Amino acid sequence: MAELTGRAAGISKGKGGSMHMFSVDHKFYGGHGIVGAQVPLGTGLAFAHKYRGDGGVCMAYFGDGAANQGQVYEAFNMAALWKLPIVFVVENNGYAMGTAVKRGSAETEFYRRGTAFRIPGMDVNGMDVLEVRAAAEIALEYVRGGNGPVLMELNTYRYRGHSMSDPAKYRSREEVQEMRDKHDPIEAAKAELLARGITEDRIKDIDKRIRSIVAESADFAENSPEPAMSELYTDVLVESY
Ligand SMILES: Cc1ncc(C[n+]2csc(CCOP(=O)(O)OP(=O)(O)O)c2C)c(N)n1
Ligand SMILES: [Mg+2]
Repeated sequence: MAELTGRAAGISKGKGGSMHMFSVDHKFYGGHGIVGAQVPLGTGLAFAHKYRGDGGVCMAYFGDGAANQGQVYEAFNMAALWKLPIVFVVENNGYAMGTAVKRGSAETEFYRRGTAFRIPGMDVNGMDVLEVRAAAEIALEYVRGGNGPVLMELNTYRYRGHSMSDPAKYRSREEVQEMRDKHDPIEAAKAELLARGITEDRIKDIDKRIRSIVAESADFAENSPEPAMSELYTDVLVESY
């Protein structure tokens, strides 16, 4: 929250924001303004894991729009060739900003897109938390076994616009409402918990606790100072020669 609101207490000292949030300590390497750039960068991180033999796996997330960038396929090729420990995760929410998948993509089943590189694909319901968890376990076991990358497609949806300047005129209200009513992952998780004998009261309690964590984080962020002017040029460029 502090990073999102540009505060000195943020994980990138308030200078990354949502777009360039980055923290070596948290092993979180972006947010990138260049759509799809995180895929080759993630492949490089996976190369480092393999080179160092530290047992790490890189998770590289990108959208259905980003999946049409050429650099993604260069990264797929090298990751498969060198059997790098990486899970490529396409979050297919149906739209690249405002462009529907079928208007911009020749192959709309993104899990198939690793086929040319012999990367196995997984077609996953991204609105089902347990299905995502189970799929991730399978993918991680495969990757940790030294078999090279996996490509996972998480089929999902975003209720809001791509950004604050997106009025979302490219889809109907009914479409959004239908997703909320019939496919909401949090409502489905709640139903799952109830079915497993967790009481309504306990769920309300969890909900309350989460709301208070979020509210406290937002308060902390809003009440934290912005970076000092003297920090304007620090941590912006690293010269390593
Ligand atoms: C190389 C590049 N081209 C275009 C843009 C502008 N742009 C920002 S987001 C976006 C669409 C990305 O679509 P998707 O990956 O599906 O993300 P979503 O809109 O679902 O968040 C585009 C074209 C950009 N940031 N970088
Ligand atoms: Mg998208």
